[in-house]
Amino acid sequence: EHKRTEVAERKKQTPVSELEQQAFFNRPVLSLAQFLLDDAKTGIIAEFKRKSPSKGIINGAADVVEVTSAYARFGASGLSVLTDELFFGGSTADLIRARVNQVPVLRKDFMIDEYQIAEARAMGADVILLIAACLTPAEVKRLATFAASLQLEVLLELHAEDELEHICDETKLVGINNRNLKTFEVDIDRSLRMAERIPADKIKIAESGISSVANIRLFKEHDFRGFLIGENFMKEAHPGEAFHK
Ligand code: IGP
Repeated sequence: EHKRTEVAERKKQTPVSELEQQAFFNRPVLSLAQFLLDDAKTGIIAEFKRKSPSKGIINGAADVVEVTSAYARFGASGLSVLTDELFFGGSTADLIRARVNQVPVLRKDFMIDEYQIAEARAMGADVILLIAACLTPAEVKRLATFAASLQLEVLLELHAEDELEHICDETKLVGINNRNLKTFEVDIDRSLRMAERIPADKIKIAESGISSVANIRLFKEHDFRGFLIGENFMKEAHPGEAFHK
């Protein structure tokens, strides 16, 4: 709900017509789908996250350019940058600074309104996140269609089996969050079972609580192409180096 107020305020300050004038609004986007399907790449979407509701401060002082360029240099297939300030300590400025890398950038935020998608485009993001738990299937369809009209890709995040109906033609990237957003509990077996019910033409991404190569191998065996990892890197003083290991 606080998102609604936040978005309404920014909309007043900067109308869409102004976003469309920004230099990055029309830049060609990079395809996360393409990067994930490239077998020569790692499939890892490395996240820049300063803090979280489940862990508190993870790495308050990290430098976004230093960290994301190390992620990119060591082979990340994508970058995920939190722009939510209240819960995750992220910002638009962080995303803007991460776009120096030639790797697709996901705007990680709670998206509920077309305006935020136009903002994502203006920031220079390549992909947006839609969280099924926050949206109806009709809203997902509407927002994903709007994103496609701006050439942005969409990652649809699911957590529960009853959210499978949120999948639509416009969402070719489907993520399963291993972490329950309310209880913060991580259950990888649940995700693996749920994955069997996702249509084969979707690109499956495992999200959260991934902390070992064994985890990644297990997800690969179940046909996942992408692995979204934040805390495991961000909890280190040098997250980029942690990625390399
Ligand atoms: C990363 P982890 O456990 O590796 O730090 O998780 C990412 O999946 C997590 O930050 C996340 C998230 C979200 C954050 C998944 N879905 C939705 C904010 C909003």
